[in-house]
Amino acid sequence: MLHPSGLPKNLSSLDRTLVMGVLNVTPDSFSDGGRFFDSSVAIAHAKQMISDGADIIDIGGESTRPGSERISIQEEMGRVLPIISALAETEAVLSIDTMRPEVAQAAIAAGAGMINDVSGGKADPEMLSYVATLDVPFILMHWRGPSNIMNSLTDYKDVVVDVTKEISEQVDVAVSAGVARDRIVVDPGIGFAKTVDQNWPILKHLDVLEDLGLPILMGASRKKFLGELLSKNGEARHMDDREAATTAISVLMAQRKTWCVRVHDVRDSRDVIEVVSRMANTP
Ligand code: PMM
Repeated sequence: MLHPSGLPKNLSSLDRTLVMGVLNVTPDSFSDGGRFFDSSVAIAHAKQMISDGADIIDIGGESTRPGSERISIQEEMGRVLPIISALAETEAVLSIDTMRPEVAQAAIAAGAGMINDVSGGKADPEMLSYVATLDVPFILMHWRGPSNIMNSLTDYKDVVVDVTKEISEQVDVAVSAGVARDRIVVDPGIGFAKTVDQNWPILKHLDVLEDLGLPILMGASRKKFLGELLSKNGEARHMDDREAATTAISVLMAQRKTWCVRVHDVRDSRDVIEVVSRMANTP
């Protein structure tokens, strides 16, 4: 199992796909916006995800849903820091989902142990030089531009080849900025600057991204491409009713030993990962 360095031993010794539970502390996130905006509700939900088997909790204060506008740094910090401080003593690793080095820095000081930048260091180049000073894993996602314009950035010659090439180039940029290559996790960014149809070849031909030799995080949970797949009479399946489809993706990822799946419903994904793992270890 390929793990990034900088993970605590209890996770880096595991031989199965990890589960990252999503905690969006936003009024308007893509799939759970508004539900965990209140700090005490968010903390309780994180604890529930940990008891359901989450290895990592990904805490985000800024929505990345298509079309969303940016919030101020102060607002973002005010949303995430109390949650990180309250959870700092739990056994799960806390990941900060941010594109801002200032927020990342404050989150690390408050107890986060991983940085998840959906822009892979592109939104603010200072992020990479900051990450270079740390020894925690860095999730570098494929990103072509901010959420308010990303749906117009979907021109690819070959989506699998182009996404992998763009990720590989950004990994080189990160390494040039001083980030240790073995701390980087790559993520194809399902739904980010991708049409609904473009997500499928990325999943099908994941071996191309795997060839970079870096751990992979997959964030497909409840996303639009699953809703569209399950649509009826021209209407996409509701966000809250995409769990079986999400769990199917977790099975597929667990079978190829993808490093981690980022999901909203931790229990179902963790359960199927246990099954796949037991099967893999059965002679
Ligand atoms: N997706 C969302 C937010 N953060 N981070 C990573 N690394 N990968 C993702 O696919 C990803 C992410 C948007 O989905 P949400 O609104 O359901 O959190």
